Amino acid sequence: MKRLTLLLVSLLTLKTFAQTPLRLWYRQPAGNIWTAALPVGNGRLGGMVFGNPAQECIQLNESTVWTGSPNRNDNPDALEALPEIRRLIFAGKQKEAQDLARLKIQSRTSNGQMFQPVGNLNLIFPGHEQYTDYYRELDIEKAIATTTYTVAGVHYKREVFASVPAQCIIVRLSSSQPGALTFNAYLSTPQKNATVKANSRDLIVNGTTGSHEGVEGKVNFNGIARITTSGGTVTHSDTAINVSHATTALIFISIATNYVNYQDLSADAVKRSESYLPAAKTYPQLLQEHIAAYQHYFNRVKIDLGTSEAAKLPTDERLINFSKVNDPEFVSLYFQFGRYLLISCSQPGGQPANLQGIWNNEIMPPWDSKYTININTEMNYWPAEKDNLPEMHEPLIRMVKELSVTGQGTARTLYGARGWVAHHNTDLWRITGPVDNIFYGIWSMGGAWLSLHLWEKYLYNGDEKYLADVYPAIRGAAMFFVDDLQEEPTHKWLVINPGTSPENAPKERQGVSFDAGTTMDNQIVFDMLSTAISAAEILKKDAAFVDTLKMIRKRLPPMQVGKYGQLQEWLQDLDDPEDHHRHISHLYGLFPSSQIRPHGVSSLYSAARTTLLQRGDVSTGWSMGWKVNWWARLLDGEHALKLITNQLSPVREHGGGTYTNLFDAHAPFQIDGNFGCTSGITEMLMQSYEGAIYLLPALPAAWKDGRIQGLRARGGFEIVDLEWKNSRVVKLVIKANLTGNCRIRLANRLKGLKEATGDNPNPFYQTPVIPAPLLAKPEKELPTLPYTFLYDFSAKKGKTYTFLAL
Ligand code: FUC
Repeated sequence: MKRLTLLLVSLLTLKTFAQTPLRLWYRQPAGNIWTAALPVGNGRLGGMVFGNPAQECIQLNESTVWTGSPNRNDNPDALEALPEIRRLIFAGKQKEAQDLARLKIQSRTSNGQMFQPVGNLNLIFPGHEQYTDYYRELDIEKAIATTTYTVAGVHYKREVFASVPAQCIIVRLSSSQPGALTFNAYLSTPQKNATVKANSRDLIVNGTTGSHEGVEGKVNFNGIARITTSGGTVTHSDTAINVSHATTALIFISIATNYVNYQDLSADAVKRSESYLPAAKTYPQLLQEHIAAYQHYFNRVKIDLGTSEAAKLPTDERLINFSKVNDPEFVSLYFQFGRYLLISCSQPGGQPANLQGIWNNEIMPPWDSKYTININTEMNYWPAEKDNLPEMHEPLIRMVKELSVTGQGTARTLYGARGWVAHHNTDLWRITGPVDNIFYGIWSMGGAWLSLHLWEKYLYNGDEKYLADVYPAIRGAAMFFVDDLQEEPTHKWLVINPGTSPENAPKERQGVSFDAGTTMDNQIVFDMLSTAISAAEILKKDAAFVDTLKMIRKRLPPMQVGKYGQLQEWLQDLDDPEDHHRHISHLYGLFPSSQIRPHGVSSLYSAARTTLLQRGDVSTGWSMGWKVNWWARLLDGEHALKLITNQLSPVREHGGGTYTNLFDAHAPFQIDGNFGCTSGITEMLMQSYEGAIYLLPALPAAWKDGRIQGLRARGGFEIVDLEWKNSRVVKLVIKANLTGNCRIRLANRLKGLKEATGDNPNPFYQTPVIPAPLLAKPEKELPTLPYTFLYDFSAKKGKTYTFLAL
């Protein structure tokens, strides 16, 4: 009986979520277009599957194949020059300061190393140039890329997946007619210092990565493609394996390096890669294990924003059509594709997702495919907690802990400060010095912004043991500010000097980014101090340190509203209303921070909106991804959807858009925009901050009926089910994983709940009070906010609560 009920329940659930299967599919192969190939990944290995019948290519990556070796990039002359640089900035001589810093502070060694490809597995099928019935797909419910077609009446099928349990990429080739499978296989590599060879069952690539910017390449890598067949004959040459007249073939691709951690390259790449080759498992077993491991994460969230006829077309056609038709299901697919990508490129124990996740085919990739931590890496992880993939956050959390060690050297050498600091980039070796052009590189907030992810995770899991584990990194990031903040001469505020508003400069000072007390710097310092204060208080530690941080926090500059009604980007009112720069760093305060919020300081909320309107919509991919989140926080679902529409358009000449394989275009490909937009879609449906879980805060009319299951909210809540009709919540199921007051905000009444009064006592919903803003002109009118109901109930750990509309 119990079983029957379970079956019925799952059938009902299936019915409600009956929608076109979650897959990217195409009627043509990728040809030689990398951004049309389909990505598979297990966090450590990445593969791009082209699906070309006659010349198949699977382009291969391994997450620790980077140029260089353990190194530090701190400029030893910095500390001596720092007082003069600071003096020049306070004296308004920003250009002179920047010129001096270029010589004295910017790294003279590594600007960050490059993430590089391993090579390609090439499979050549003679006679397959002409084919019919072509189809290829990436099934993101099972994480399998499949290609099928027919040649001379024989149906061919290729399945490719990257398995976490097997630690291999597994390829299965099959033909509908016994003995019809004939192909030639070889590995190729763009790596200079590498060799390829073949024996009777293995193709092998072995090499060492290159040196870069004076840092010797010492990552050894070894890749093996082991081929087994059913039927047929197998012969080999020095570098290739020939399979003739087989019926099926199985290829295990195993790649490993000597990388142990950022300071240790003592592993044996050959032994490691051999050890991953699965011994006695059958294909169905391997497949089943893979699907189970993947679905353990993926199946936690389901989404239904409605469907339409438009959903029946191939993915590339839907992308072209999206701005012209109603295709809400394309947004659901894109949202779930973001979750697919995060599971595939960021697994516990591995490396965090870099600028391209784990998929890169270039030996010198754009921006080295490293970690740009002035927005891009943080954005990669915005979906992790709320979209129910907290395990995928682990590689980033571990990287922050590692940076909190390497960054101590940089804090000491460059700033004479305690604690730790990281600038706007890092890499596999956890460098923390300023890199690239000094215009970009001087930004010293990278470590602090990343540290806020440590706290963010705690707000979702409430686990004090975890908090104690990450506390030293949090403490160190705040400690750096205790020593580094400088008294600004006019108002005596404590500010970062030198600082920048990432990658932007005032119109009057083009080419000169150097400044003191930029708005984003102030906001991050405020959040970092507040976080360290809260963490120390929860852990009952460091009382004197907490007092110091509280005193410092009182002396931070307030946010300011300038003469155009905008949120000021700099301490002076220098903003240009015509500036359409992709970075709108000062809106960090609106998202991901909660310093600017609908029910907070109204003048700042209005100013953030004005700034966003002035900066415009269309931009690079990640910038538009961020804008979706901002419009969601501004409770404007229509504008958020407009940005999604800009993002879900074929790649534009001047930036932004989406490639055939749904990779985000900066352009070129950068994965941050995928994750930023996934996060933004979530923020449109549910937000958990400023004292409440806000349901459907920015729902566009196009999604008036829908359902989402499995989102996580701060304070340990899981939104097990949220269903809406006609833009009204009709059903809400919440599970509490922690005991505490649960406060819900929504636009319609729910049955059986009591209206909330006063502040939410839940400790995970406290918002520190920010300094009162300074306004260039008195506030004209208050922003109009939608009318909402606010409910409270007392939630007990482990219990699930269901509410229906009144
Ligand atoms: C930042 C951005 C660029 C690019 C790069 C990887 O520097 O300003 O647009 O995304 O990171």
